[in-house]
Amino acid sequence: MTSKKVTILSALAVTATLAATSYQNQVGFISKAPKQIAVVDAAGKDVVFRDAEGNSVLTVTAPEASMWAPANQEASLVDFSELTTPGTYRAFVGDDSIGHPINISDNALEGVTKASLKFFYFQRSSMELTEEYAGKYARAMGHPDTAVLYHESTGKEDLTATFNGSKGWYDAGDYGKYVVNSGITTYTLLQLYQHNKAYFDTLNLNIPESKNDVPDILDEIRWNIEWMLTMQDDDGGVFHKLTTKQFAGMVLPEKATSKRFAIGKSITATWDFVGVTALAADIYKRFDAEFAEKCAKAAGAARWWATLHPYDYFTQPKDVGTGSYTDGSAVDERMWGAAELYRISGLPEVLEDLHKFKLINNRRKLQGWQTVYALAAFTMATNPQVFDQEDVDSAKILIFTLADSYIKELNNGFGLAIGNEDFYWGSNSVVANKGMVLIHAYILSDDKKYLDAAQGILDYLLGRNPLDLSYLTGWGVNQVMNPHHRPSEGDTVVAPVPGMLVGGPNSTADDCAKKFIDADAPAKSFYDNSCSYATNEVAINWNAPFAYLAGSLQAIYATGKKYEVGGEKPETFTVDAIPGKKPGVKTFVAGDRLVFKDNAVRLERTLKDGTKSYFDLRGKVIR
Ligand code: 9MR
Repeated sequence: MTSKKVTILSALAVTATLAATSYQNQVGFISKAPKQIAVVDAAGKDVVFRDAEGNSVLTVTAPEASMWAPANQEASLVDFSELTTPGTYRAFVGDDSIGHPINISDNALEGVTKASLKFFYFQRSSMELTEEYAGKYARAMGHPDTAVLYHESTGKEDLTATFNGSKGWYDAGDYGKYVVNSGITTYTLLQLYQHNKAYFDTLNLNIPESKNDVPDILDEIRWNIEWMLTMQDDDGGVFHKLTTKQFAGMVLPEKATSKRFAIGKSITATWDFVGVTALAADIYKRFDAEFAEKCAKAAGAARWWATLHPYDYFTQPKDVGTGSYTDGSAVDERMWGAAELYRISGLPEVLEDLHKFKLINNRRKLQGWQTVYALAAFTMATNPQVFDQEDVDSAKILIFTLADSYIKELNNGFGLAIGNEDFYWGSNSVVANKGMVLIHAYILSDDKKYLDAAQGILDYLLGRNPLDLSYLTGWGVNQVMNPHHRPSEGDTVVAPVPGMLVGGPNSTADDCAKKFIDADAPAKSFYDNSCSYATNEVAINWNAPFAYLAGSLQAIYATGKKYEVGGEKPETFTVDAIPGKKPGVKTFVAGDRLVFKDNAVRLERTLKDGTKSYFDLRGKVIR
């Protein structure tokens, strides 16, 4: 990437000269969807919408202005949903044109849906990106990962041995591949497909597999699942991550050639792996039964390892500086993994894994890489044919508790279900994930207020924000130009790789964006500069909920249908509860007790089949 202008500064300069200022989705509005812009200094004035020929087609009097705290800004929310005829319009106050062109079309979000999914192709490790699919972002293959070393933290004895850990997506602006973050990302994309099959069965992403009979979105996701499968050790446990010891410089993939290692083996990565591979088994069965079986088997083996190593949390080794994705609780990962595995296996012991915990009040949390209760809830609430009433109800309570709390935030001049509390690292994914919760609330209730609130969040990400910025690279009038993204930094193309959602404003950023932190306006705490990984990096777990949000809105309006909850039970897979033993053998824990053994206090775990295993007090299995 060569030098680029810093868009924020120019955006602010322009807005300062206008009488009234309008903040809007800069990409487009679906004809039948709600349409709103936030206008400053216009209360009581007429906002006139004119078509491309200058004819006035609608006049809306701007309502009283009200404050949106994260912007520390009063604005009037102007609703022009009445305008449904496709075309390009502009809004005027008096003679002044405000804001940007307003594009209305039936498939206004198809472009950003495709672009945000194509991002995953651009993130592929172990593959050359050719001009046919990557255009001017074509690049040589990076990181074949065919001979990955084991870091000593994996517990492997032979540290000269290697394994094939190829394929997968680079996590973010760096070249690491992390199972935990792949977990939520892959689930989110699989659910995007699952909830909108009719739309995505034919959506062409122009990727190398586009000509086969499998929907492109599933081909893309499979690239990462195949890598995840390589991260499973022979004992069923899953390595935490595959990275170099330290981050590479800001160079293209092929120039980042330091040795790569499997690092750690963790309970969180392993349960996340169970969740993804179990869901994948169900979804890919239609296209490739053998692959589906492989996924189901892998899920069963991973779950077995997880039941034996409940306390094997990841700790970052001293000689490693790449992303840690550490997490001190695996209750949520276990609930989610168990929900998925039970759904495809019907195994009673897996239901026991799930029922050990409940989705009680303090577990009703927005999903993120570290907190995945909501993923369990999404799956349980949308599968009443699999889960009992109590599970379904607890899942719905989680979803509606969150969704209703977002709806309560809506009453502000920007009309956004976004509050001060959302502006931490990856805030754009925080709000996109709120959109995913809202879409679930809509699917489950048919109440359009949830879908409309999700639309507002999408508009925010595409420009209805106080920086007048589209946070999706390549899209919008004022778009982010300098993301923290090694391939975009390392190449010679001015514009960054398109379709990437940057992290967004972060009121606790502790990097070069620090000087832009506005304590009174967290939504402005952002720096469009590649030095700011805390506000302007990209990441697979940020693009995925954006794709879910944009893709669901587009699919719902395009097909006129939303996902129908219930229906047939998924076909079950034969999953070995204990790998190597007959399925159906009762395996779950009959009891735990402390014993004194080998001169130390040990936890003795007895399984229902009488098998005993011993752990030290840090939870490490002894034998
Ligand atoms: O998304 C992660 C964020 O929640 C954490 O606060 C942050 C610091 O630990 O790390 C973020 O994840 C980064 C990961 O560690 C390495 N790849 C880039 C990710 C996005 O910044």
